[in-house]
Amino acid sequence: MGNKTFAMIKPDAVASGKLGKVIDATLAAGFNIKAGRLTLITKAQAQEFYAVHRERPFYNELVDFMSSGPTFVMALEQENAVQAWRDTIGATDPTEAAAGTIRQLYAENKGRNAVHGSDSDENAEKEIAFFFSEAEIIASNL
Ligand code: IDP
Ligand code: MG
Repeated sequence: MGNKTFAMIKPDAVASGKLGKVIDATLAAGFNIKAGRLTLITKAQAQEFYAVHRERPFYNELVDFMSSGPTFVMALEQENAVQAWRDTIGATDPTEAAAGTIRQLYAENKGRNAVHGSDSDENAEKEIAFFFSEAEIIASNL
């Protein structure tokens, strides 16, 4: 299992002042932040990042939402990082997310759901590279 994943604190959570709380929860869950940046994702970037969902009915809404305000993007490190982060954020729909997960605590709904997490080691690597150059990523502690 890989030791890196890609995470985003989405525009809903940033706009409602949850950035600090989500970063606290990230550190409390044992992740090392290896890179991080506040960025305004363009519509074109959102379309490309979520291209795998382009046939889904929520695609346009997702692209508009993700380009609606600042997002905090991060490369996170922990053993088995992809699964560990998915466990920390909870299910896509906050009404189905386990108690104490970031989405259960801070998400508004299934679309505006506070955070992103990669779904595989392969996608984690691609998603980190989508937002960060090698030089921006702090060397591994593991
Ligand atoms: P994930 O973020 O938990 O991996 P995905 O199924 O990969 O969930 O969907 C990507 C993102 O698309 C979700 O995080 C959410 O913001 C949005 N999304 C997923 N399903 C719906 C939906 O049914 N309605 C609106 N937005 C959705
Ligand atoms: Mg996904």
